[in-house]
Parts: sequence; C-alpha cells; structure tokens
Amino acid sequence: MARLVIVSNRVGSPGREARTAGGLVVALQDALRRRGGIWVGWSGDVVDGEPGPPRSVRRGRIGWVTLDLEREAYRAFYEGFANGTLWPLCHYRLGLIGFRRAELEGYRAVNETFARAIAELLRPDDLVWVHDYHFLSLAAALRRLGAANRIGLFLHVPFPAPEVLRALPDHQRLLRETAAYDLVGFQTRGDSRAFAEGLERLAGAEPAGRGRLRLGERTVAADAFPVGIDTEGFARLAVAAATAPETVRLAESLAGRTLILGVDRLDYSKGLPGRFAAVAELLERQPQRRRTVTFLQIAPISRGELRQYRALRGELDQLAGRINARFAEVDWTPIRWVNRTVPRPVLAGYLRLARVGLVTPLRDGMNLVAKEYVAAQDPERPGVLVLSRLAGAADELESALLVDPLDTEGVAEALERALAMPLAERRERWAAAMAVLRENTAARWRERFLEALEATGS
Ligand code: GDG
Repeated sequence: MARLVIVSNRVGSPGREARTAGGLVVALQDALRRRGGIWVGWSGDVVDGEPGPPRSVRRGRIGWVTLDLEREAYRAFYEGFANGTLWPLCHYRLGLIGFRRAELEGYRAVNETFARAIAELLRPDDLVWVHDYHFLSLAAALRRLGAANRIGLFLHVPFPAPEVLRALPDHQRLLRETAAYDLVGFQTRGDSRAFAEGLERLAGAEPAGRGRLRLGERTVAADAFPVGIDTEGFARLAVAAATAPETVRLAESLAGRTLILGVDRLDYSKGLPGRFAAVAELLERQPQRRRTVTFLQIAPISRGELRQYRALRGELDQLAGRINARFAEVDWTPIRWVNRTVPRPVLAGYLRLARVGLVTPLRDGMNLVAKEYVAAQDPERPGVLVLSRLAGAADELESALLVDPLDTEGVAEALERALAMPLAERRERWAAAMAVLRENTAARWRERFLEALEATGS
C-alpha cells in the first residue's frame, strides 16, 4: 500500500483524542495509521521575518509536519485570497468578494512554500491528498519541482458555476493549476459538473472519457465524494451525553419547552439572519407557540479578523436583541444566542435533546451538523431536521423537511410542521436519513477517494 501524505491548512494533532476530534480528522488519521504517512499543514503560528524550518513530530507510523508562516504572507494567503476571495466566490456571494493582485500572489507564494516543504519529504510512490480551497495551486507547484506522484484534491466547499467563476480575475490560470491534480473530488455531482464545465468552457479542456478532462499534457479526473460522519460513533457519543451534567442543565433550563437548535461556525454562508427571521415569523404567525419553544443558536466565532464576519456578528446581536424584545416575557426569551465553542461530547447531547435541528445555509459544501443532528437522535423519539436545499447534505438527506433558506415564511412553515409532526412520521423520516448515514460514513468517503486516486495511476 502506498504511503499517504495529507495536506490541509490546519492539521489534526498528535495528542488529539478520537473522542474530541471531529469525524473527518479521525477518518484521515486512521488512514495515516494504516498506510503510514505524514500530515502537513500550517502550525497556527505567524512570525515576523523569515520562518524557521518545518517542525516535525512522529507517533508510530504517523508524522506531523507543520510550517510557520510569515505574518504578511499569512495575511495575503489566508485572510486575503483564500477567505476574502475564494470563500465568497465558492459560496456564490459576488458582492462580498474582495480581490487584490498582491493577495493572489501571496496565495501562490504560500502554496509554493508548502510545495517545497512537501517535496523535501516526498517518496516517488507516495499518494498525496490535499484538502480544500487553500491549496488550488499546490499540485502545479509540486509538478514544477518535479513531483510525478498521484496528487488528489478534495474541495470541501461548493464549486461555482462557470458564469460565477468568470468574475475571478485570472481564473483561467487558477483552473489550469487545479488541472495539475490527478483527481479533484467534490461534495456533490453538481459541484463536480460545475468544475468540468468551467475547465472546458473557460480553460479549453477536452473531455477524455470516464469523468476525466484533458488540458494540454495533463489529464484530471473529477467526481463527487460526499463527506460522511462517523455515524455510529457520534450516535454513541450522543447516548452517553444524554445524561451528562451539561445536557441535564440545558434540559432543566428549558422548563418543559421544546428546543429548536442551530449549530454553525459564525459565517455568512450559514444563513443565520434569515434563520432568526424565520423563528420570529413562526412566533408571529403561531402565537400559541410562544412560551412553548426555545431557539438556541450556538455559533462559535470564526475568522473574526475579517470585516464581513465582524459585521455579521453585529447584525445578529441586534437581530436577536430585537426579536427577544418583541416577544420575550419575564420568564421566557425566544432566542438564546451563544458565541462560544461547546465541547464535542456536550454538543452531541444538545443535538439529541433538540426536537428540531435547524440548518439553513445559503450555500454549503455538505454541512456536517445536519448529519450529526440525525445521528444524535433517540430512535424511539427522534427529532426533525429542517434543512436548506442549498446544502450538499440535501442531496442525501431527502427525508428531511427541505426548505429554501431565503423564504422566511417557508422556513417558518417547516418549523411549524416539524413541531406538529406525529411520532410515526418522525420515526419514518429519521430511519430513512439514518440508513443513508450508515451507508456513507467518513471512513467510506475516505476509502472511495483513495481508491479513485490510486486508480488514476493505472
Ligand atoms: C466545511 C464546509 C463541509 C460547530 N460548532 C461547534 C462544533 N462544530 C462542528 C460541527 C461540525 C463542524 O464543526 C462544522 O462542519 P460543517 O460541515 O457544518 O461546516 P464548515 O465548518 O463550514 O465545514 C462544509 C465541511 O467542511 C466538511 O467537508 O460539510 O460544507 O463548509 O462537525 O459539529 N464542534 C464543537 N463545538 C462547537 O461549538 N465541538
């Protein structure tokens, strides 16, 4: 079996226990343990002046190699092109895109830096698996350094349709660089199709059969590999958490009211203002629901250094305040707005407690919270998932109540339907969703991707 080299912006860390790490990290670490390999990523540290050499740690068959980044390089790469340009572009938010040539150059420079570090430790038959939009240019940089390895990219975010991608200056070059990968994996067939179309229409690639495209000397395969979760593991976590003190504390604080729960990084792609508005709409239209429901939104602060993210936070603070002021009574406020990170086992308990899981992104590659909500439910008394059609997860979780996130009235109607749903229907919908999640786990996702990547060599 070929050795594996994984590259991602943030790395799973040696000390991190399976119990607290997310399902994806565990799935990738398992692959490294089995095949032997290295995980390369940013150390989380920025330095002034020239960064020192990469640092490495080894535990058994896994090595971790991390790089510090110079402050200005990090800013251009991470805050600039990756999160200020590519993130909004991939989430179809043209109005939020910022673009500076220097940031694109900084992005390429950081991709080069990673390529040089990886080239130092690469053996000829290593499989290289790169993650996400931070590294679109990495394979091209590795090829320039002579790497002939099989190199795959998995994009966790949506891929924009050609007409949207066209807004990005110099998109042809970025597409050509992406074609230096042997395989590019996407969350959905729609994303995979958008990539193929973009490569053909905007960069002049030709179809080469079996989902592959030819561009100049290179052939790149594209396919969908929807990310899964550790379904049984998360279900067990939720069972164990059901009686944990934190879960009991939340349950007691509800005083018999029904919990509607949202959990998201505080990000404009997650549709939080619209979600708050839908809760308000529910209370407006269904006055009998007042005092009987509590909406808890957990949203740990993310990318707080970016202006758009700070503005969103301010907007939500105001909105929550206004809605609470409109409906609250002395012993009840409809919205609980929490910007803190909750430990993973506690989160599992909260998800199990919630009668409704409310997931309404305006666009999302997959959305793992939707899947975790389903896995956390009590099979006897499962809650209902209300899910945006624009999350990749909606392709698989067809038995959820699917909503258009911009349709405030529609989301409010779905909430009412979820709250009123008879137990038999809840069980039926939950069982259908759970069957999908048992089939497509994080481990299955990883194996499918690695098999496809290995096959690109044959
Ligand atoms: C990207 C794509 C794609 C959230 N709050 C807390 C917490 N979380 C955990 C959730 C979940 C993860 O973070 C978030 O994953 P999502 O998939 O929902 O969203 P992104 O962060 O945007 O992830 C997305 C994903 O990559 C994987 O490919 O699905 O579309 O955007 O696991 O549970 N975990 C803890 N405390 C929190 O407060 N412990």
